[in-house]
Amino acid sequence: MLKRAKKENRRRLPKKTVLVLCFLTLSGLIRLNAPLAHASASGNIIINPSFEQGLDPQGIPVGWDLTGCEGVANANVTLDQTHWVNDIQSAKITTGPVTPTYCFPDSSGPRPVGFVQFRQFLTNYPNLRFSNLTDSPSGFSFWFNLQPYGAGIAGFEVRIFGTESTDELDYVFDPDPSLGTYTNYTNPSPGLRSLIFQGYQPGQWYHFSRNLLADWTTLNLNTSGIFSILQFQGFASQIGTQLKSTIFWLDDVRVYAGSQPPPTETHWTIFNFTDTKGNIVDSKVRWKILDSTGQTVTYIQGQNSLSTAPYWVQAYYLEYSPTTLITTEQIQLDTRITISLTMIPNNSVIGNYIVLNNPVANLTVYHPNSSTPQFIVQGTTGTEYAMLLGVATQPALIQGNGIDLRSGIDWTYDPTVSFTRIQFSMPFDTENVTLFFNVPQRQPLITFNDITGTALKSQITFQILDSRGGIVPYSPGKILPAGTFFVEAYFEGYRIYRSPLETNQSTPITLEMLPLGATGYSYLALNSTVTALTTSVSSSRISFQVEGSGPYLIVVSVDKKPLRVEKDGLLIASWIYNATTGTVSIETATPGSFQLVLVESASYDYLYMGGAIATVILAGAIGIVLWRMRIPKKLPSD
Ligand SMILES: [Ca+2]
Repeated sequence: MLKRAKKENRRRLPKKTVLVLCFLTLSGLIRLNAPLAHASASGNIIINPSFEQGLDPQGIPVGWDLTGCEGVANANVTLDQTHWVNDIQSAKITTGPVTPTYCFPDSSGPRPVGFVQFRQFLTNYPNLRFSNLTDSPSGFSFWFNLQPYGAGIAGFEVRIFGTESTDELDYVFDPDPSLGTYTNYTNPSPGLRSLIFQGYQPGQWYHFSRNLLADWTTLNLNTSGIFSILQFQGFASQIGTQLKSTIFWLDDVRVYAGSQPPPTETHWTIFNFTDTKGNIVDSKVRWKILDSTGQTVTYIQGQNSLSTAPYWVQAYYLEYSPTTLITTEQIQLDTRITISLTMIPNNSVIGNYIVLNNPVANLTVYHPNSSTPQFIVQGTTGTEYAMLLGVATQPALIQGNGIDLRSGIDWTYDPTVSFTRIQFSMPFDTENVTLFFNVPQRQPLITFNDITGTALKSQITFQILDSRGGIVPYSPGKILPAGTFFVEAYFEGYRIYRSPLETNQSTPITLEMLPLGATGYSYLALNSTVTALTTSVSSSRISFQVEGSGPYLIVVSVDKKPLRVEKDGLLIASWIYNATTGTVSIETATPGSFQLVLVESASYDYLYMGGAIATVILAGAIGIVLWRMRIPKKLPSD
């Protein structure tokens, strides 16, 4: 019972109640066939109780009536073949948002609560009294299923009318606090009663069954009154910006009259499963029948033992396991049915099928027997897919379109049935599912330091090459195919580093580069390891001593072309000046002391004219930069 709204109604409308009923009854008379004045009320007195008889010209299920004048002007009813309890469809009533509308023309203004009225006027039995109802726990029953519209379900109720507000019983389901305070309302005056039922979950079919005659009698309502209207209501509330409203499905509505007990009905089902080629695959499929609460029903196909209720069949591939569940579908009763499964014949997998939970347009398998089989699935964009694969061992990794899928979340492995279940949402129209049975090698994050430990950034370039010299695009974390890879680093276009790629590399690679000056871009770079390297730089010359095994390519940043280059005090010719990059490259088979003379100085005459130079004189040295001892690293051959 909606106290606030109903109290409002009662405050505002006491004199209108009779008028209301006249209005409602009149509209019912217009819509319905002429009453069967002499029909004896027995059996289920509800017309079109299972909503299988189509729509009337107003678009309302035959025999029923709908109005949203109480604040839900957009309310509507449709027949829904995706939700049903019996036969093929149900009625879906959408309450919709709250609107400032009223059933009575002199009412106006905003309102916080509205409700749709989906009802049947019992005019086929104009003399039906409550005392004529069948005295049985299943004397009144229906199936319903609730879904929120907006931020939540506002509430649902069914109202049994003798005369509104004077002989009325309401069964109320999960009224939201936004509707006001609800209480069981069992003995007020005048005769208005309500019983509240709690704990209904959205999306689940519930069977509500009551001895309506007993309730009516126990609650001291007038059993000699005429049973005039059966009305289902979905509520909507608008508190501030928060809308709560109710979608409800109804099916199999029964009100029994007469002395005969309601019949006990039973049903059966028989089904086959087929693969994508239409072959019957019952021998590969295990199944369970579930009821509307998700409980397994013990059942042998063909037995006429199922009560009137919705049932679902769960199909599993080969074995029962959450990993091998293919699909859960509601089954039509009392007919033979074929359930098409997305089971794609494939000789390369265990059980000879690749199984998905939803249809796909195409599926291609690559390298089925390698350690990294690939499955290219073409399907419907946005659809959530699960793919079941028989596997000999647990995959080390599964990727979807090159992105790691999360073990235990996106994919599971059940060792007892040797199946893996891979779930993915089709991002475009293709998903490339790749299984890795060995831990794959990934590209490491590659960074470089000079020999002083300072990070090198844009001073150098580098690339990854495969064993045939092909460039592998650098993408840290990306899985590498099988094979050997090399990393090469370049300074001003000269290759100064080449070494096999170490996929577990976690520290910077040290390049044989030593800063010259403080600009950060002038370097002395060598392509092979040295045991010691000292430099001396002045405005007129760059001197350095290389110790190691050689041979070396030496690259030196210079401001201008040297006048000459000396090694161990002697002029050498094996050097090249590159004006574009501002470098001198020197090729030398052996280490030694080098001097790049940039500007002629007085000492030149002495040094060379004297002709007795044994060592490089580091007079005027700015500083000895570094001394380092390392195990020489040999370059691999190309
Ligand atoms: Ca139905």
